[in-house]
Amino acid sequence: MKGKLIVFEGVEGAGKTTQMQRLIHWLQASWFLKVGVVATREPGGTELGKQLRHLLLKQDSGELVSEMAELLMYAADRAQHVETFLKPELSKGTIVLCDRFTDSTIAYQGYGRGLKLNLIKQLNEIATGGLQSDLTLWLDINVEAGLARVRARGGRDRIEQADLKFHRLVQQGFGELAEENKSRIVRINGDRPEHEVAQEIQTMVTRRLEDWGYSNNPHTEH
Ligand code: Z5A
Repeated sequence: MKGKLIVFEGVEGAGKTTQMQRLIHWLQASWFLKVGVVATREPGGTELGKQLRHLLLKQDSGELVSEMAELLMYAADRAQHVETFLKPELSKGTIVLCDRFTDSTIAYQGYGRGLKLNLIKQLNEIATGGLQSDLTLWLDINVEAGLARVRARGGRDRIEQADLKFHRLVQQGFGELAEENKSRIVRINGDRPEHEVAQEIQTMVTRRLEDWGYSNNPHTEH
């Protein structure tokens, strides 16, 4: 596949959406890329995905969604996203920035909910057909700080102890994944002012783009 897949991961409020937008603007303004740069997300990167996202994240459902049903809905969202969006874009050579991908399922459904990691890895493999990120930026932030940001934005008015326990397990999941996948997952300290986080991401992405053969010279191939 010719393009590159750069994924943003982290707990709620880590700053993924904010930093992804900053990175896309910076790439468009500072690099003479001859390929497209697009932003997408999971769940919700396709029309089917938007419907699944609504079903997954709505809070007023009368019926409790089982953990296995939830896992399979994230897998369905991913299978559709990979097949109809990610693969076609990557084969055109596009640089794709994606808000969450396979590591979120391991962290949330595996570490958070306690579903079997082997099963989740198998499902990730089926849903992606083996597609992995070329680089994952894990925005590491203290769980309470992330949830406080979400609360300040008006997303929640109360944080239950059970929520905190769940998010700490998710955070542990991201930490262990980063430890096991040192070349793919890069830890970025997200607990700093936005512009400082953006600067570190730009340095990291510059290094990777150069390693991948992209050049910032308008007369070269990419
Ligand atoms: N999920 C799953 O369980 N399994 C899966 O396989 C997948 C996902 C793929 C997606 O919801 C949910 O799906 C998520 C995991 C689950 N649920 N949870 N929990 P989402 O996409 O809507 O939620 P999110 O990814 O957690 O988004 P978020 O809460 O918006 O977080 P964020 O994108 O990382 O943060 P942000 O929107 O950029 O920033 C949050 C606020 O903080 C905002 O007001 C910013 O202005 C502010 N902010 C950002 N950066 C800073 C800094 N540096 N300093 C201060 N304030 C900042």
